[in-house]
Amino acid sequence: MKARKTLSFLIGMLLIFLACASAQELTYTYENGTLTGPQTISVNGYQNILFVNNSDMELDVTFAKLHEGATLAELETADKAFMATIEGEGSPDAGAKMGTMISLADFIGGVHPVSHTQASAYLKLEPGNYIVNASTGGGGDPYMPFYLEVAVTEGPSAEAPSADFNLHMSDFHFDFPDTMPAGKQVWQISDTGSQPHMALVWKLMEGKTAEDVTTWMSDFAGPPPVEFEGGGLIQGITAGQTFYIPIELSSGNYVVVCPLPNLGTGEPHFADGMIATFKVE
Ligand SMILES: [Cu+2]
Repeated sequence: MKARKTLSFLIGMLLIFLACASAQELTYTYENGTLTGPQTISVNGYQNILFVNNSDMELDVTFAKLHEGATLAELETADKAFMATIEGEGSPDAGAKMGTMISLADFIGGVHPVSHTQASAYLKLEPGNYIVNASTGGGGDPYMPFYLEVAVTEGPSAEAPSADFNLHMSDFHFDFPDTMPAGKQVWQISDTGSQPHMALVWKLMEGKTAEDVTTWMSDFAGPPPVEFEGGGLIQGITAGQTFYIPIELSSGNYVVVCPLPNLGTGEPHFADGMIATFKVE
C-alpha cells in the first residue's frame, strides 16, 4: 500500500515537472555563423522563444512554416534570390522574388538582436515543418544566412500572451496608437493585409519628419534623419499572421516604416504610404 502511494506521489511529481518543462521558453543561440537550438518542439499555440546572439554582428532571425510539399532547398534558393534584389534602390524584380518566397512558406515572426544581446518573441507554432533563418548582413553587407530545420509536433495547447499595444499592418498602412508610454511594452503584431509587411522602428532626430525619412530611404544618401540605437525591428510576416514581442523605447518621436516590396510593382511599401510617426512619453 505504501509502495503504491509512493509511486503515485512520484508520478504526480513527474507530471508537475513535465507541465513546468513544457511551459518553459525555448532558447536558440547564434555563434560563429551557426544557430543551435531545439529541432523538435511539441506545442500547439504560442510559444515564447529566446534568441541569443553571441556574435559581433546584428542578427535577423525569422521563423517560417513550410507549405505542404515545399523544401528547405527551394526556400533557400528563393530567399537568396530575393535578398539579391533588395540592394540600394530595390529592383522591379523584388516583388516577384518575394512572391516566390511566400508561395513556399508562411512567415510567422522573428527578432533582431544586435551584437551580444538577446531577444524573445511569442510565435504561433502548429504541427508542421519550420525553417529558422538566422542571418547577418543584407542591405550593404554580404548576406550570410544560416538555416535550421525544426519539426513541430502535436503538443499541449498554449495561449497568446496579453499585449499592451496592437500594431496592425495592412496594404499599405500602419494602424497604431499615436502615443505610448516609455518603458517595456508587449506589442502584438498582425498582418491584416494581403501582402507581407514588416516594421522598422526608428527614433527621429530632432526636427526630422516622416518625409525626411522617405527622401533618405530613396537612395540612402547623406546622413540618416533617424537614430538606429534604441529602436526596434519587426521582422516581415505574411498575411494573416500574428506574433508578440517585448519592445522597450525611451521618450521621443519615432517613425515606423515598411520597406518590403510591393508584390506587383516592386516599389517599397513606404512609397505607397506605409510610413507613420508616433510619440513615446
Ligand atoms: Cu508593408
